[in-house]
Amino acid sequence: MTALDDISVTDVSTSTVRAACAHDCPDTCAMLVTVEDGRAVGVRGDPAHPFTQGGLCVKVNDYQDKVYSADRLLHPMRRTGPKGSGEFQRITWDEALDEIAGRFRATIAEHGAESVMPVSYLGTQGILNGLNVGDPFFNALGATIAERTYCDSGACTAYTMTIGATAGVDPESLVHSRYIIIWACNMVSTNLHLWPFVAEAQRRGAKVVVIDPMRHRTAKRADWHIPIRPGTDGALALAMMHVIITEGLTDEAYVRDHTVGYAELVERVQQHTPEWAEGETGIPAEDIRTLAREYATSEPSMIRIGVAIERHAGGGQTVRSIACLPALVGAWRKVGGGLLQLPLWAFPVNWGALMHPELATPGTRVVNQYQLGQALTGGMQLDPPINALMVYNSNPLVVCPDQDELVAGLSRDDLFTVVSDHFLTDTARYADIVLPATTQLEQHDIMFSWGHFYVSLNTPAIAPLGEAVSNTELFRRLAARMGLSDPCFTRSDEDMLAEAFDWSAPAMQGITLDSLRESGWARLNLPGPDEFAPHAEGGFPTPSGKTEFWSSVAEAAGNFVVPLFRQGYEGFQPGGVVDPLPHYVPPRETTDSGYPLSLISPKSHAFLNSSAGDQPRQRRVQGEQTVVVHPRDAEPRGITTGQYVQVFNDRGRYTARAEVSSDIAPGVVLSPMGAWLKNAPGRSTVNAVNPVAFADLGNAPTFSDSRVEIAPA
Ligand SMILES: Nc1nc2c(c(=O)[nH]1)N[C@H]1C(S)=C(S)[C@@H](COP(=O)(O)OP(=O)(O)OC[C@H]3O[C@@H](n4cnc5c(=O)[nH]c(N)nc54)[C@H](O)[C@@H]3O)O[C@H]1N2
Ligand SMILES: Nc1nc2c(c(=O)[nH]1)N[C@H]1C(S)=C(S)[C@@H](COP(=O)(O)OP(=O)(O)OC[C@H]3O[C@@H](n4cnc5c(=O)[nH]c(N)nc54)[C@H](O)[C@@H]3O)O[C@H]1N2
Ligand code: SF4
Ligand SMILES: [Mo]
Repeated sequence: MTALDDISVTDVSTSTVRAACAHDCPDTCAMLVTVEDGRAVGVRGDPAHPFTQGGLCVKVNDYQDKVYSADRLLHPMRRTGPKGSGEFQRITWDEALDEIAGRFRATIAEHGAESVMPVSYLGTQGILNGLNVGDPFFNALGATIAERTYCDSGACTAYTMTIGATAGVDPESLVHSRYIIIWACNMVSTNLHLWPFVAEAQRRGAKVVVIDPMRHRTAKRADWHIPIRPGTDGALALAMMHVIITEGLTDEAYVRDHTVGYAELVERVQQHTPEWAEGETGIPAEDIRTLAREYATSEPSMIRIGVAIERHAGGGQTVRSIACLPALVGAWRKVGGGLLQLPLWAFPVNWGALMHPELATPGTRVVNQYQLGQALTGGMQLDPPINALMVYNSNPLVVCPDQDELVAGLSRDDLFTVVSDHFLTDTARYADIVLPATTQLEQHDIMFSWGHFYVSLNTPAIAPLGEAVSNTELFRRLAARMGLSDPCFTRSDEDMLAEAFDWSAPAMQGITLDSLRESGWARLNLPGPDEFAPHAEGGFPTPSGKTEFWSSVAEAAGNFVVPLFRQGYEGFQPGGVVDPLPHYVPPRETTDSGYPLSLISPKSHAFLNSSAGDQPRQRRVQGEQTVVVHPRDAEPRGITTGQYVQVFNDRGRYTARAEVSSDIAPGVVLSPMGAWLKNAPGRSTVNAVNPVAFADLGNAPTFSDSRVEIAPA
């Protein structure tokens, strides 16, 4: 008999705690955590949750192993070796806070508060510990405002310009769709829990179409995969409108009653024939006609756009065009018809209470995190330069483009860098002070979702490990040490939970913190998925109340970043002039750059951005940094599967293992993002070659607008 068998089950106190996955993922799964004697021994999806349906993905179904990993950061540390070496020594929280406050004060006194810059994103998506947790602190300091437009910012600008900040379609109502276009979204990897609803629609007879340069896991389950050249989706959408209009397939009554700018749109799309679009997209004109006809005549038809749809020079205008399609054919009339982008618009999150924009000094400098490398090296000629950096909820060395520049910036001896994380990430290796953060099992939080209509409460299952603290506690400590006196800096987590939502909003009726403590999660107070058709009678939250083919917002405001993505809420940001009608912006990088291959870098199947990128099980599933190459491109270069190749352009290079496959479109190569530099052969990954240029709207990134060459290593 082993020692374990000696333990009688009755000696062990077992309980189940209701939690919610914290990852930046549309699924926001309801988790049940099994706790034995104060230790989490397993996690599973809540079988009662209509979206989670009892399953967690490969990234999270062993979450307890991540929590108890021997690599967890459990104490504050100070760097002892050169930047990047990963050599650190344990210090106390008092020492860490003293040093941070001392260095922040010194640089503020000498160079002004804008010499301090925060960098953060969605390491956790919780309303308390996520996107805005540090904003009040940095706003009160007067630090440089970090603009955070990594993800869906361009699509959000375009979407709100066209149909307003609407919840759109209930993802669960996709079972009612008759035609589903999955456009730039690898759902089976990135939005796994939506797939069963699509599969159910398919079982009921719906046709599922995937538009993607890659025949990926999702495309293989579709009825029709349409390979497209990266960054040319706008041409396809415009040509679809051309076919729908010239062949009389519009819903005339819907267009008349619920849209503005139809006459102008008709004129605009005249030139955008399927033959023209074939030249741009590589899709045969006849296929474009078939797609347009089928889309227009199947009722209801549905478009699911992925975040990747925006990652090129014309990403914003692409989403403008796509957002026009459902109104043109009257898809909104029926449950299961319309456009699915981010249902997060349905959640009355109390952003103002979280960000405390009023603490920011008007006119404070804004720097986009996407350009962090240049901001740190002097390429942006900032005055004052950034001398103190605080990174939390993010791993910029992996997720930002211009990786070599960022390595150079983070290596600056005169830069004081603080990183709070669960692990010693690639970025944390460059920190002067590293701080340990709690995981979702150790902290309170409350979650919205960008993939379904359920609010969830995350109750801590276990006590914090070591000296790890939640982000809310981190900023309480920092604020106290910096002598900040606004009452928001002494709010408890309980206070913040109470402030997280506008509980009196219609969508929150019947939901209270107490009810969530019982149930763990609740559906927003909206019609059920079998009834939800919010725009059957129009009613779009635009200035006209209609779908705006001719966008009055674009006309009045020009280009802007929606407030969600900019720390220090300042309302819509006026920018460059924008044509109010959708139009085509071709990819910025062409073969003229001297680099023949178009590179895309979507998500890894087993990592969540770079999170889990260093965990043994997920690394086994994902493998190392790869590049997928079409045989037609591999052969002339003498590249075979398994071989190491160099992927390069003028911006940089990385080494990857080649996978020769006809699943990728010819002329395109694909390297998933998320691998850690420290595990990569050349200590660099795909973002070493990606550009810092923005897309046309919302300062969106252009990860799919990148040209490279490859050669055997
Ligand atoms: N497994 C896993 N799931 C995740 C994440 C993760 O890292 N890993 N990250 C989460 C986050 S933050 C996000 S934003 C979402 C994103 O999830 P998705 O929206 O699915 O985004 P990606 O996986 O980046 O890209 C989706 C697809 O777009 C294709 N693509 C790239 N460029 C173009 C283009 O120009 N046109 C077309 N038509 N297709 C293109 C790619 O080949 C890829 O198959 O996933 C979330 N879920
Ligand atoms: N080439 C390429 N680059 C991309 C993309 C792409 O598709 N291609 N996608 C872009 C997109 S869509 C996104 S959303 C961004 C994602 O960019 P990030 O949000 O920076 O994603 P992660 O790399 O996962 O970094 C999150 C970090 O936060 C840490 N963390 C998690 N929880 C906590 C916590 O509670 N407290 C603290 N202090 N830290 C915590 C995690 O351990 C992890 O190191 O990447 C962008 N970059
Ligand atoms: S990462 Fe996404 S799919 Fe996986 S458990 Fe979390 S919410 Fe669910
Ligand atoms: Mo994202």
